[in-house]
Amino acid sequence: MNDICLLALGGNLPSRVGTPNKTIAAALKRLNCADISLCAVSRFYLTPCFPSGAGPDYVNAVASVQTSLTPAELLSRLHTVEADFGRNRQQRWGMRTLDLDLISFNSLVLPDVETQTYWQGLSLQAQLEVAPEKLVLPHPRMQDRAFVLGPICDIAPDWTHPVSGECARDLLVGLPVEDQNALIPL
Ligand code: PH2
Ligand code: MG
Ligand code: MG
Repeated sequence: MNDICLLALGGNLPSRVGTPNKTIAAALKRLNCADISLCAVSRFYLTPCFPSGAGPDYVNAVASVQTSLTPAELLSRLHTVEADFGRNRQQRWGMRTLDLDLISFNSLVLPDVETQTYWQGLSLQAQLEVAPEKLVLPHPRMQDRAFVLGPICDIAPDWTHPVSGECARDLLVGLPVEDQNALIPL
């Protein structure tokens, strides 16, 4: 069930190809290439910006892929595609034309369980102030975010978090109902 990589796609500003919807569709085409094959793509959702009030609503989606790249190579490819669609990485959690997040890579836990658990447990204030320097997998915030878990449940509800052992469906229904209901399929 976990022999895939999950990528989260999002955006809340227009890019050179148009609306976030169009940008995400174009990015998915770009990602499907010689060394990355797209397995499944979720529905696209309109989601309220987190933190609330920090900008326009986002469009979010998730894709599962298989790849011959290493996690670091895949991340670097995601950054290349973000840059190609006009992303500038100045402000943490700022508005963006395209955000591509590596959510999970098979059942890998990087750099180790302790580091992963540390980043999962940070307070919201601490999250605003510090970001991990190394790639942490699964993404340490994925279990908190309906705009990531909702789309995952479209394509891989049985995907299981390699540290907590909880599946995506259970993680989603564990979130506040308001968060679950705020996802609007497009
Ligand atoms: N991404 C962020 C910050 N806030 N809010 C929503 N709804 N969707 C996102 O993808 C998102 C966000 C930083 O990556
Ligand atoms: Mg993000
Ligand atoms: Mg990102």
